[in-house]
Amino acid sequence: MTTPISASDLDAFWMPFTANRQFKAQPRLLARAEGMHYWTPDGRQVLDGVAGLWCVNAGHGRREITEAVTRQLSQMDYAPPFQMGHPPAFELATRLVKLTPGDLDHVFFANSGSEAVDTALKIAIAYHRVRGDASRQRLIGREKGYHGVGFGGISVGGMVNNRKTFGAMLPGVDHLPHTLNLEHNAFSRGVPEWGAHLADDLERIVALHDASTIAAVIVEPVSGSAGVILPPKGYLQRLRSICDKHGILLIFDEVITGFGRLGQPFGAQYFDVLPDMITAAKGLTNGAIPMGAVFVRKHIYDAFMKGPENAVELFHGYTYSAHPVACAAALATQDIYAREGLLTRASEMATIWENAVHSLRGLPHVIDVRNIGLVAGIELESRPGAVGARAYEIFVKAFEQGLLVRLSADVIALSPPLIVESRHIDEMITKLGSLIKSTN
Ligand code: PXG
Repeated sequence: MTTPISASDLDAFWMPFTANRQFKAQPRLLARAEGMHYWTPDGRQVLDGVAGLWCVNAGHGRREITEAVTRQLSQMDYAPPFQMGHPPAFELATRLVKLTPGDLDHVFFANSGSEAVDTALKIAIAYHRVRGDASRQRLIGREKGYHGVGFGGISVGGMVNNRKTFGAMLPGVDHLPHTLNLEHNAFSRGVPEWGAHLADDLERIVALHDASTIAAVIVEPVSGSAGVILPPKGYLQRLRSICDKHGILLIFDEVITGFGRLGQPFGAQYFDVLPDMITAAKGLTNGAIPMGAVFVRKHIYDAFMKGPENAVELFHGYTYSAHPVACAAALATQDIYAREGLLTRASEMATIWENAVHSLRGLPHVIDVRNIGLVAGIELESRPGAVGARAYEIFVKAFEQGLLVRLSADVIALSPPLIVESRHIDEMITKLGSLIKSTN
C-alpha cells in the first residue's frame, strides 16, 4: 500500500498530538520532500514553513545524509553502547562539543528531545548527590514551558493540556512565571524590552524552599511549542546570576533553538549566557534519524569521574544511545551546516524575516507578531469560547493552498528550513496574509 485512502486504512495508527477522528475524516498526507518543499501523494507542492516540525534545518532530502546513513547501515547496523563503543560516536561527540560555548565539552546521547530532557534532569540531581549535596532534588521549570513528554519533561513543563490528564507527576517541582505579556510587549521586534524582572521570581522560590533543596532550573531560551515566547532583554542573564548565587544548575532546553535557529549554533551563544547543560535534538540530524543530546559543562562531567575506575559513573542510558546510523546522519548534517554556513544563516536573513512577518501587523485579528532569528509567532485574537479555532482554520486552508505552518492555540508559528530564500518568505507571508484577511 503506498497511499492510504479509505478511513479503514487510517484507523490503526493512533496519531500523536492529533485530533485523530477529525484528521481521519479529512486527512492531510505528505509523501515526498525536497529542499523547501513537501509534496502530497497526489503531487501537490507544499512550501515548508516549519522545517517539518522545527527540525529540518538544512532543508529536505539532503543526499549527503541519505548516503551517510546508507553507508553506515551496510557497514554496521547497530552496536551496543554500554561498555562498548564505535568510532562515529566519539567522532560526533568531538565535533559537537566544538560548536557549544564555554566548557560545555561533554555530551550524552539520547534519541529524542524528551529523552534528552529527562537525562539532563537526572544528571542534575545525580550531580548534586555525587558531590555530597543530596538534598538538592527540586526542579524548577516555567509556565508554558515545553520539555517533551516524559514524566520529567511534563513535570517541569508548563503547558496545561500536556499535564492535566497524567496524574501527580514528579514531586518537588516548581514553576517560574512565563514571559509572554502583550500589554507591555506586543509587536516587539526581536527580544522585548519589558520583563527581565520576571526572573527574580526564582528568588521567591528559593526563599520558599531554600536553595539547599533545589537542583536545577530548566527553560527554553525561546519557547517554541507554547507559541514563540521570547526572553525579555536581560532575563536569561538574570536567571544565570540567581542560579550562580544559590548553587543551582541552569539547563537550557535548546531542542528548537539549537543548530542555527537563532543565527548562532546555540541560543546560549546568541544570548551570551552559559548554562550548565544544553539539551538538543531535532536539527542535530536534520530530522532525518531520531537523536537527542545533552551537553554538560566540565565541572559536571568531572564530578562523576571520581570513585573507582571500574565503577559505572552514571546508571543511565538507552539501547540506542549514539546509534551508529543516527551518528552517521548527525555527522553528515554537521558537514552540511559547516559547508553552507547554515548555523549563522538565520542572522543574515533575520532582518528580511523580521520585516516580512511584521508586515502582517494591522491585519484583522492579529494581536501580536513576535520574531527572532528565523522564527516567528503570529498571534490571532481567539474567537469567544473557541480558542484555537481561528488559527486551525488558517492552518487547514494554508495546507490546501500549499503552505505548511504550525499552531499553538491561536498562534501561528513559522520556523522555515535555514536554507529559506527571500522568495519563499514572500510566498509564505503573501499566502498567510490573504488567509488572515479572509478568515472571520
Ligand atoms: N524540548 C523542547 C524545547 C521541544 O521543543 C522537546 C523538548 C521534545 O522533543 P521530542 O523529540 O521528544 O519531541 C521539544 C519538541 C510544536 C511541537 O508543536 C514542538 C515539539 C514537539 C512537537 C510539537 O511546536 N518540540
